[in-house]
Amino acid sequence: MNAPAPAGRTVARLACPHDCPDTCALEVTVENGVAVEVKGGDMPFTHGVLCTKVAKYLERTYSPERVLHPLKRVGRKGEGRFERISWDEALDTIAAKFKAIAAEDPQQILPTSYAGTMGLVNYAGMDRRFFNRLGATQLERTLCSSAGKAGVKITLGNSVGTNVEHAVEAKLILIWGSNPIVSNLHFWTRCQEAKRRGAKLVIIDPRRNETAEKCHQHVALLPGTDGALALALMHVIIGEGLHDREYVARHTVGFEQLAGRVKEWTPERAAAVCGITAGEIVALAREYAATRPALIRLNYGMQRCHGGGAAARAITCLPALVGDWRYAAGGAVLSTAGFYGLNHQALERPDLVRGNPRTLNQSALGDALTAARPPVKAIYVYNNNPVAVCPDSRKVVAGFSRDDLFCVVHDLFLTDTADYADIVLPATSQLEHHDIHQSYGHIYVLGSQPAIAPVGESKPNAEVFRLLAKRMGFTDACFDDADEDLCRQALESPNPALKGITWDGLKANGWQRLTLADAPFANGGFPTPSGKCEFYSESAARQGLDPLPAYVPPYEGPTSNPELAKRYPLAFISPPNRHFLNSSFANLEFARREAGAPSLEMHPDDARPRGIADGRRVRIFNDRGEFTAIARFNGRARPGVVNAPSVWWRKLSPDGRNANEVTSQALADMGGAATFYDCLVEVAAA
Ligand SMILES: Nc1nc2c(c(=O)[nH]1)N[C@H]1C(S)=C(S)[C@@H](COP(=O)(O)OP(=O)(O)OC[C@H]3O[C@@H](n4cnc5c(=O)[nH]c(N)nc54)[C@H](O)[C@@H]3O)O[C@H]1N2
Ligand SMILES: Nc1nc2c(c(=O)[nH]1)N[C@H]1C(S)=C(S)[C@@H](COP(=O)(O)OP(=O)(O)OC[C@H]3O[C@@H](n4cnc5c(=O)[nH]c(N)nc54)[C@H](O)[C@@H]3O)O[C@H]1N2
Ligand code: SF4
Ligand SMILES: [Mo]
Repeated sequence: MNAPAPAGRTVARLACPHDCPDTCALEVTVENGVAVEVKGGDMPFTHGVLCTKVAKYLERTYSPERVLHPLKRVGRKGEGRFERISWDEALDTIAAKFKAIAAEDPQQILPTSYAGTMGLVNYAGMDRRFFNRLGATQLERTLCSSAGKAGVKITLGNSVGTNVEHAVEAKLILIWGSNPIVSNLHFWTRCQEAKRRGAKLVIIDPRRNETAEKCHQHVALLPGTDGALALALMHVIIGEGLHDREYVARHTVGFEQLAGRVKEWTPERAAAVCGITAGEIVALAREYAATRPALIRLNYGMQRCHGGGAAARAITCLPALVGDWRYAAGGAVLSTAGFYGLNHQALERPDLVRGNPRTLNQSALGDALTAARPPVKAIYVYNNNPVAVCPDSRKVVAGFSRDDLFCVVHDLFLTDTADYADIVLPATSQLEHHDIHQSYGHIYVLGSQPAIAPVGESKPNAEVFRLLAKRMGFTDACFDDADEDLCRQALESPNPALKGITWDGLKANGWQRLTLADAPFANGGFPTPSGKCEFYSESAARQGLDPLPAYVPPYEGPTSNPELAKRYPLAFISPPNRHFLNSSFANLEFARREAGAPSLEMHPDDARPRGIADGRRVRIFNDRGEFTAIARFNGRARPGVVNAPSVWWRKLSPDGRNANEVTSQALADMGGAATFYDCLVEVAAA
């Protein structure tokens, strides 16, 4: 597939930088310094195919809306009026502010970043060094995955699991809290092949999402109840003696205690909690126990709720119970990131931290900006659009509106957040900088090379922090490292899976595969303290958690908060829109055209008594806030649950708001994680 480029053309090998488990290999063709084509690379997982968003990547790269030079605010905060300044003026202004604030207390400076790019150089490299050395507040990055990750870690020891390249051989695939057609496309192509070979596909999801339409069976449970379902499946499997006695005896800890725990979780009890039938649970348990190999593809949708950690923990007990880790295509996976063992210490240099700075949680950014003591006096935002993506927008907006908050936003676009900045800095796209990538959905390492010169005066994150370090007077040698030095340092690791993977190899080939066994836990060897799959966990007990899997109900539900449920009877979820990537792409014409307008999927049984007709504008509200959307009866909503595909930009929405008006800052049971899908609302015609 790599035909030599015609004369005058070059082809650069890149990695897709977006927060997506597929981390595709890209090939960018350049003519006379201009990128003319982006296509999928020859990495086996990508196989030359890209999603529709990134297939049109040149529309993003060369968008007329890109920020081309540094800006300073001339209007009120939030107004989005700016005037051009030089890089020198921008950096001098930031350094002077940071010096003055740091002289009082550097903890009054808060970096906030998430996964605008997942390349390690620009996601967690020079930036972390800079803020560590400064002694700034540490940010807990909890917007997405930390609950599920913590839950899986208790059972399996780390973010490890099945390599879904083997999924074609599975006979049963449970797609659990995941919408692969939208958010894990290259896994979906493998599911389709498995289906052609006779596999059964079952999806467990409150929403009849794009993927559910193509599966054999859809278990439409209520949001936040997955833990109860998993416990009841184990109740049936153990109660009917369907477990793999040999695997359990040799490679697990705490079977007897687990059996005791799940006894109380009868299918009837779980069915009442989950809003499904006991018959569905019993049939699924028997089918799962009887079918080898069976793959459970968890994704983050099932852990954005109070019990997200507990649910991931319980679900990942299932494969060991039935001995499914014996097979390459069996087992379960939420994230493969734990297989990499790259050298994050070298990249981030936690040893540089000055003093003992506090930690603030990104999932409660609204509170951090309005109530933290000492106050946050400066915020530096990069790789992140918090005004659009953080929960409880009213508080987030109130925080960013503070006139005494010095705000820097480094981005490619004038986002909802950039409108509140004092200084806006232009960021390069992936086509314009070096980076190195791991993945959370496969097991390849990718190197990404610049294909074109920076557009306008844009600079990569790492470069800005190098320049700021100089202005702050930080003389540590690590601030002189070039981007490719960081790429090399990332690979300096004793992890045997990285053997033979070098930066030069990545530059030449674009990608290299980790060395891993096909069925890495066929003979146990889990990265837990015991080396076994831990049904019963001493380390959980030591953290003050339940030593056994349990069900943790949603904060906002009819049993946990009946008074609230009376006023706000509908569960509200806001999963990713197919055409956006979180709030990225949501400003681009081509993606907005495909996505239509902000909508609320409702079941007619919920709409009718409220006098709501299909296509009608509705108000979605609770005590935190309200926004509007167009009601859609498209068959995707189950009774009692409404869905608002997200994340729209506030300022580009008809009412200047989005779904995060109503979501809450409450944290999940583990990992300090956000609970976007643990939210009750009422809906009325607008
Ligand atoms: N096109 C596109 N791709 C994306 C993204 C995007 O915005 N757009 N976002 C990227 C990012 S950052 C991430 S984290 C992933 C997210 O992708 P996923 O990890 O797949 O997670 P979500 O899309 O949040 O949710 C997936 C499914 O979970 C369902 N769900 C919601 N609540 C529950 C629940 O309580 N239980 C169960 N079982 N299911 C539930 C939703 O209805 C949805 O269909 O996708 C990445 N890929
Ligand atoms: N209601 C609701 N809210 C959600 C979710 C949901 O499902 N529902 N999903 C949550 C999830 S899973 C996640 S992961 C978060 C995602 O939240 P974010 O990680 O903030 O993701 P994006 O909204 O895509 O914003 C990333 C920003 O980084 C910018 N960017 C890209 N590359 C670079 C770069 O190299 N340098 C700099 N400086 N900037 C860059 C992009 O232009 C974009 O504006 O949102 C969460 N919010
Ligand atoms: S967003 Fe995901 S599927 Fe699309 S190109 Fe990037 S890694 Fe591949
Ligand atoms: Mo995410």
